[in-house]
Amino acid sequence: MRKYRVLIVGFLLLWVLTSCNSQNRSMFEIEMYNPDGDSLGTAKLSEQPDEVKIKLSLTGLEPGLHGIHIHEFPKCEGPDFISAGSHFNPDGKEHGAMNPKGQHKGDMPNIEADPDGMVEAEVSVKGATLMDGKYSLLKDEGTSLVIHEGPDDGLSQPAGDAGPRVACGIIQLEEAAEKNPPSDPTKGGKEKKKEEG
Ligand SMILES: [Cu+2]
Ligand SMILES: [Zn+2]
Repeated sequence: MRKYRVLIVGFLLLWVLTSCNSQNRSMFEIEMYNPDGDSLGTAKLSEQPDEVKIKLSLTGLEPGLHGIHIHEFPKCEGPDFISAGSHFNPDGKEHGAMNPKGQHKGDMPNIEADPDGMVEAEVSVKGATLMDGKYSLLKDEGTSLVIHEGPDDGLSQPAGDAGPRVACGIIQLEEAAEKNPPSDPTKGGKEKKKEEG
Protein backbone atom coordinates (compact mmCIF):
# COMPACT_ATOMS: atom_id res chain seq x y z
CA MET A 1 0.00 0.00 0.00
CA ARG A 2 2.84 2.30 0.91
CA LYS A 3 4.50 1.60 -2.42
CA TYR A 4 1.38 2.75 -4.28
CA ARG A 5 1.21 5.90 -2.26
CA VAL A 6 4.79 6.78 -3.20
CA LEU A 7 3.98 6.08 -6.82
CA ILE A 8 0.89 8.27 -6.74
CA VAL A 9 2.77 11.13 -5.09
CA GLY A 10 5.47 10.72 -7.72
CA PHE A 11 3.00 10.96 -10.57
CA LEU A 12 1.32 13.97 -9.01
CA LEU A 13 4.65 15.72 -8.66
CA LEU A 14 5.51 14.96 -12.27
CA TRP A 15 2.13 16.31 -13.38
CA VAL A 16 2.61 19.52 -11.38
CA LEU A 17 6.10 20.00 -12.80
CA THR A 18 5.07 19.50 -16.41
CA SER A 19 1.94 21.62 -16.16
CA CYS A 20 3.93 24.46 -14.56
CA ASN A 21 6.29 24.43 -17.51
CA SER A 22 3.62 24.58 -20.18
CA GLN A 23 1.69 27.21 -18.24
CA ASN A 24 4.72 29.52 -18.18
CA ARG A 25 4.91 29.33 -21.88
CA SER A 26 1.29 29.38 -22.99
CA MET A 27 0.19 32.28 -20.81
CA PHE A 28 2.32 34.98 -19.26
CA GLU A 29 2.42 38.68 -18.62
CA ILE A 30 4.94 41.23 -19.76
CA GLU A 31 5.53 44.80 -18.64
CA MET A 32 5.33 47.71 -21.11
CA TYR A 33 7.68 50.70 -20.66
CA ASN A 34 7.77 54.25 -21.99
CA PRO A 35 10.99 55.86 -23.32
CA ASP A 36 11.87 57.05 -19.78
CA GLY A 37 11.74 53.49 -18.50
CA ASP A 38 8.49 53.94 -16.54
CA SER A 39 5.95 51.14 -16.62
CA LEU A 40 2.75 51.88 -18.55
CA GLY A 41 1.06 48.64 -17.59
CA THR A 42 0.96 45.10 -18.81
CA ALA A 43 0.29 42.88 -21.79
CA LYS A 44 -0.96 39.34 -21.14
CA LEU A 45 0.01 36.89 -23.83
CA SER A 46 -1.88 33.65 -24.27
CA GLU A 47 -1.57 30.78 -26.69
CA GLN A 48 -4.72 30.18 -28.80
CA PRO A 49 -5.44 27.90 -31.74
CA ASP A 50 -3.44 29.50 -34.60
CA GLU A 51 -2.81 32.83 -32.86
CA VAL A 52 -1.38 34.54 -29.82
CA LYS A 53 -3.81 36.74 -27.96
CA ILE A 54 -2.51 39.88 -26.26
CA LYS A 55 -4.62 41.54 -23.60
CA LEU A 56 -3.47 45.11 -23.02
CA SER A 57 -3.97 47.09 -19.86
CA LEU A 58 -2.12 50.39 -20.23
CA THR A 59 -2.13 54.00 -19.09
CA GLY A 60 -0.14 57.09 -20.02
CA LEU A 61 -0.51 56.98 -23.80
CA GLU A 62 -1.62 59.90 -25.96
CA PRO A 63 -5.37 59.62 -26.65
CA GLY A 64 -6.14 58.28 -30.12
CA LEU A 65 -4.92 55.57 -32.47
CA HIS A 66 -1.56 53.87 -32.16
CA GLY A 67 0.22 51.33 -34.32
CA ILE A 68 1.23 48.17 -32.50
CA HIS A 69 3.52 45.41 -33.75
CA ILE A 70 5.64 42.50 -32.73
CA HIS A 71 9.23 43.51 -33.40
CA GLU A 72 12.07 41.09 -34.08
CA PHE A 73 14.45 41.60 -31.13
CA PRO A 74 13.77 41.29 -27.38
CA LYS A 75 15.52 44.60 -26.67
CA CYS A 76 13.75 47.70 -25.37
CA GLU A 77 16.46 50.34 -25.01
CA GLY A 78 15.03 53.84 -24.61
CA PRO A 79 14.47 56.49 -25.55
CA ASP A 80 13.90 55.42 -29.18
CA PHE A 81 13.52 51.60 -28.84
CA ILE A 82 15.35 51.21 -32.17
CA SER A 83 17.00 48.22 -30.46
CA ALA A 84 13.75 46.28 -31.01
CA GLY A 85 14.58 46.08 -34.73
CA SER A 86 12.08 45.73 -37.56
CA HIS A 87 8.73 43.99 -37.55
CA PHE A 88 8.66 40.26 -36.82
CA ASN A 89 8.69 38.87 -40.36
CA PRO A 90 9.65 35.19 -40.65
CA ASP A 91 8.08 34.88 -44.13
CA GLY A 92 9.93 37.82 -45.73
CA LYS A 93 6.74 39.67 -46.68
CA GLU A 94 6.08 43.41 -47.01
CA HIS A 95 4.41 45.55 -44.39
CA GLY A 96 0.70 46.13 -43.98
CA ALA A 97 -2.65 44.42 -43.82
CA MET A 98 -3.77 46.44 -46.88
CA ASN A 99 -0.70 45.47 -48.92
CA PRO A 100 -1.27 42.61 -51.43
CA LYS A 101 2.37 41.56 -50.78
CA GLY A 102 1.83 41.74 -47.03
CA GLN A 103 1.75 41.33 -44.26
CA HIS A 104 4.44 40.91 -41.64
CA LYS A 105 3.58 38.26 -39.08
CA GLY A 106 4.02 40.96 -36.41
CA ASP A 107 1.53 43.42 -37.95
CA MET A 108 -1.67 44.05 -36.01
CA PRO A 109 -4.63 46.44 -36.23
CA ASN A 110 -4.24 49.80 -34.45
CA ILE A 111 -5.25 50.21 -30.84
CA GLU A 112 -7.02 53.26 -29.45
CA ALA A 113 -6.23 55.04 -26.21
CA ASP A 114 -9.24 56.73 -24.59
CA PRO A 115 -9.33 60.45 -23.65
CA ASP A 116 -7.53 59.58 -20.40
CA GLY A 117 -4.76 57.80 -22.29
CA MET A 118 -5.90 54.38 -21.17
CA VAL A 119 -6.02 51.22 -23.26
CA GLU A 120 -8.04 48.16 -22.32
CA ALA A 121 -7.96 46.08 -25.47
CA GLU A 122 -7.29 42.68 -26.91
CA VAL A 123 -5.28 42.17 -30.07
CA SER A 124 -3.91 39.03 -31.65
CA VAL A 125 -0.95 37.93 -33.70
CA LYS A 126 -2.47 35.69 -36.37
CA GLY A 127 -0.60 32.50 -37.11
CA ALA A 128 1.91 33.04 -34.31
CA THR A 129 2.62 30.77 -31.36
CA LEU A 130 4.32 30.79 -27.98
CA MET A 131 5.48 27.23 -28.55
CA ASP A 132 8.36 26.17 -30.79
CA GLY A 133 8.79 26.83 -34.49
CA LYS A 134 9.24 29.43 -37.18
CA TYR A 135 6.32 31.56 -36.00
CA SER A 136 7.17 31.46 -32.31
CA LEU A 137 7.29 34.81 -30.52
CA LEU A 138 9.74 33.13 -28.13
CA LYS A 139 12.02 31.88 -30.91
CA ASP A 140 15.75 32.40 -30.32
CA GLU A 141 15.99 35.06 -27.61
CA GLY A 142 12.40 36.19 -28.08
CA THR A 143 10.74 39.26 -29.61
CA SER A 144 9.19 42.50 -28.39
CA LEU A 145 5.87 44.31 -28.38
CA VAL A 146 6.11 47.91 -29.60
CA ILE A 147 3.51 50.71 -29.62
CA HIS A 148 3.94 53.77 -31.85
CA GLU A 149 3.04 57.43 -31.43
CA GLY A 150 0.65 57.43 -34.39
CA PRO A 151 -1.55 55.00 -36.29
CA ASP A 152 -0.21 52.41 -38.74
CA ASP A 153 -1.69 53.13 -42.19
CA GLY A 154 -1.47 49.44 -43.13
CA LEU A 155 0.35 50.16 -46.38
CA SER A 156 3.44 52.43 -46.16
CA GLN A 157 6.84 50.71 -46.22
CA PRO A 158 8.61 49.54 -44.24
CA ALA A 159 6.48 49.97 -41.13
CA GLY A 160 3.18 51.77 -41.76
CA ASP A 161 4.41 55.32 -41.08
CA ALA A 162 3.31 55.09 -37.45
CA GLY A 163 5.99 57.43 -36.12
CA PRO A 164 8.30 57.07 -33.12
CA ARG A 165 8.11 54.12 -30.76
CA VAL A 166 6.47 55.19 -27.51
CA ALA A 167 6.20 51.91 -25.60
CA CYS A 168 8.11 48.66 -25.60
CA GLY A 169 7.90 45.35 -23.77
CA ILE A 170 10.18 42.34 -23.98
CA ILE A 171 8.63 39.00 -24.94
CA GLN A 172 11.07 36.52 -23.50
CA LEU A 173 10.93 33.38 -21.40
CA GLU A 174 13.44 34.60 -18.82
CA GLU A 175 11.32 37.61 -17.98
CA ALA A 176 8.25 35.42 -17.66
CA ALA A 177 10.12 33.08 -15.36
CA GLU A 178 11.32 35.95 -13.15
CA LYS A 179 7.76 37.01 -12.49
CA ASN A 180 6.88 33.61 -11.05
CA PRO A 181 7.68 32.62 -7.47
CA PRO A 182 11.24 31.32 -7.33
CA SER A 183 10.63 27.62 -6.85
CA ASP A 184 12.51 24.60 -8.13
CA PRO A 185 9.98 23.69 -10.83
CA THR A 186 10.27 27.17 -12.35
CA LYS A 187 14.05 27.07 -12.27
CA GLY A 188 14.06 23.68 -13.96
CA GLY A 189 11.76 24.97 -16.67
CA LYS A 190 13.82 28.06 -17.19
CA GLU A 191 17.02 26.13 -17.73
CA LYS A 192 15.38 23.71 -20.08
CA LYS A 193 13.92 26.49 -22.17
CA LYS A 194 17.26 28.24 -22.37
CA GLU A 195 18.73 25.13 -23.94
CA GLU A 196 15.94 25.04 -26.50
CA GLY A 197 17.09 28.52 -27.43
CU1 LIG B 1 6.25 48.79 -34.64
ZN1 LIG C 1 4.99 45.43 -40.47
